[in-house]
Amino acid sequence: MSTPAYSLAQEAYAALGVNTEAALQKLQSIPISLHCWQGDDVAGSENPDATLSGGIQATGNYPGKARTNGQLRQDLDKALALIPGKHRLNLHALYADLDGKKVERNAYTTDLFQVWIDWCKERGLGLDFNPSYFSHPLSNDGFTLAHKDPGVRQFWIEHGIACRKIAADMGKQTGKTCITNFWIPDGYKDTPVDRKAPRARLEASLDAIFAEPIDPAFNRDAVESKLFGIGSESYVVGSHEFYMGYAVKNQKLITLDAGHFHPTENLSDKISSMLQFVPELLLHVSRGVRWDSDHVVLVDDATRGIMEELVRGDFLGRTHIGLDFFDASINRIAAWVIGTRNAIKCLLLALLEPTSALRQAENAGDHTSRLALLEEAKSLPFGPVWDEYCKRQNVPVGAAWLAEVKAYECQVLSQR
Ligand code: RNT
Ligand code: ZN
Repeated sequence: MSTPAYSLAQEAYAALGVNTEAALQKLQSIPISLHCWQGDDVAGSENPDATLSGGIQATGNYPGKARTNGQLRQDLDKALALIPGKHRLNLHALYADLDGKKVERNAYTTDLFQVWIDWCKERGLGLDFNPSYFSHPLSNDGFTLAHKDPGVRQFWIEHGIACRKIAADMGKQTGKTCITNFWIPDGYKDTPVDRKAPRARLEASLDAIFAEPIDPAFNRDAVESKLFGIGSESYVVGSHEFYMGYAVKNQKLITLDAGHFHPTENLSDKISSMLQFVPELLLHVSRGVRWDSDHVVLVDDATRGIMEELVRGDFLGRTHIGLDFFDASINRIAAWVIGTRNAIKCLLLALLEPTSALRQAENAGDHTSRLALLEEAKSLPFGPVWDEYCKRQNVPVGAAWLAEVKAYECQVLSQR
């Protein structure tokens, strides 16, 4: 039985030509890829005490973080139980189940990820993958695939090749295509003299990694650019222009991270341009705040704009939505739940937009009506539709999830 509030909302939307049932139907078909690294501050299982490098940083020391993959999976289960819909897991190679073995990253094989694969299969979750080009002695000077030393480059090329093979197995075993994202930290703190050579080396390294064709039903590769990192403020080898060129030339997926551009730029204006020239997109839905690119996702204009663009442009079928934030200053499970629920809320808001009325106004050159309707749409009764979705998906409605996270903190996290 739907709530009376939902029925009223349904009528209000219907008056503007919006079918809330169709929106909810569509919403449940769109998976969000949950990033494993929110659960342990990007520490990973290889050497959880190593300092995070690569110009990314998780600040804060909220108690109870996952210290083993087992704990991380337990925490992920908790978070997933509080998020409506069927989603995916986004795993970094840094989270191999090494069980005390010493295996170099260029020698990683699927068996090191079998527990994760089985965990996803049991839950019907798709699995995405990321080679890890940071927090490693061979990346300490800030360079990996663009390194001057051919031996260091070769090590990281082999890591990339190993990861693509593992990713293909993940896709095969789960029966859902794995999206593998390549992000490297390479760059300089201070102004370089030679901006060209590292980029030429990066292109050659990527070509070597991607040389072997893989069935796109199992794995697809994406490349992620960045504007700057901590310690690479003056020059990032894999800039936006670099990867845009690379992805277009090689028909790879481009990864757009919402925190990786100039602060006045928005992903929403990049999606239709990129999809004109690359087959598919991977999004890292995130939130930049000053120097940081990884704050917990909000229901804000930037995130709403991204989802609106995906719906309006009919781009959902060519876009893989992932999350990328890490906050160590609040309960980490709450961070997952807040950020993911917010991304889904923004999607629902976009699906509930009276797009055809807006499009009609725009096409008629009636920009007055376009602005008026866009603003009026902001006070439509979205809340009851969202609550109805949570109820139907058997997850807590409203802020009720918070009590569950607090109880989990008491019973589980505080014992760690
Ligand atoms: C870093 C990139 C990258 C990472 C993860 C851990 O700036 O956004 O996606 O956050 O791979
Ligand atoms: Zn990212």
